[in-house]
Amino acid sequence: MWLGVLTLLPEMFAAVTQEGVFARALSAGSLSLECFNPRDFTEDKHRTVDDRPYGGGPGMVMMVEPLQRALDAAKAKAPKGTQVILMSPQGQRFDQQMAITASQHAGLILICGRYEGIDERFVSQYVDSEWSVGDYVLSGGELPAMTVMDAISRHLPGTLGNQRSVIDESHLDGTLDYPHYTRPEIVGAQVVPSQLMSGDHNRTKRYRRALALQRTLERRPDLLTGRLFDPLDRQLLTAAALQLGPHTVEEEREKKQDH
Ligand code: 4H7
Repeated sequence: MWLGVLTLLPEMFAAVTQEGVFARALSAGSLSLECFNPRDFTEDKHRTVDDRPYGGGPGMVMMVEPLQRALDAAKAKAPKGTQVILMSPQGQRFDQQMAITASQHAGLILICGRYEGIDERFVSQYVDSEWSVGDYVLSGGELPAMTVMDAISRHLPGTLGNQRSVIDESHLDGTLDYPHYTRPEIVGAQVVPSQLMSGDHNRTKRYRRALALQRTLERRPDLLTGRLFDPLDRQLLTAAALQLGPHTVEEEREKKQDH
C-alpha cells in the first residue's frame, strides 16, 4: 500500500516510521510512505502557507495554492484510484472496519490541517472524505493521521508477525478485548484467574469470551445493540446481564435522583 501525507510538519512522522508495526511494514515493503510539505510548494520569499480569514476572527487559514500543488505532486506518485482524506474534527468517526477497508486499497492520501483550518474551496474540490479519530479538537491533523496509519498498517500482509489472525482482537468482532495476565502468578493480593491456569483450552476460551462480553455490556453496551449472537454468547451475555442488572438499574435511579 502507498501512503501519501500532506503536512507542514513531516518530522512528526518519525514517531511511526522509526519503530513499531508501521515501521516494520515499511521495512517489509508492504507499505511505503511519502510526505509532501505544502511549504515546499510556495513561491514567495517567506514560503507563506497561511493567510487571515475572510470575515475576520482569530488565527490563520491554510491557503489553497500550496495545498493544491502539494496534492498534485502526491497524486503524480499515487496509484490509480487513490482516495484523498482530510483528517478533521468534522469528519466521519474512524473505526476498525474503516481501517480494514482502507488496508485493502492501493493508495491513500491523508491531509493534515494546521492553524484554524483549511480554505473550504480546497476541501470541496479535492477531498473525497473527512475522517475524525474522536470528538476532540487537536492543534493539527498529524496525530490523527498517524493513528489512522497505525491502525491500517496492522492489517497489511506480513505485518502482524505470523499473521496471527487478528480475529481474536478487540473490536474486530464488535466486542472489547478480554483481560490479559502473565507471570508472576501472584501480584500482591491478586492472583491469575484459575480458569486460565487449568490448561483446559475450552475452559480458557469460554472464560475469555465471557469476560469480553461482560466488559462490553458493562462499558460499551452500544456495541451490542442490534447484533445477533450464537447460543453460547447469548448464555454468557444473559449471565453477565443478570450480574449487572440491579447495578445499572440502581445507577439509573441515582442519576434520576441527582437531577
Ligand atoms: C481540519 C480542519 C482532526 C483539521 C481544522 C484534526 C482533531 C481531529 C484540523 C483543524 C484536528 C480529529 C486545526 C481545527 C487546529 C482546530 C485549533 C486539525 N483535530 N483544526 N484548530 N478529531 N485538527 O480527528
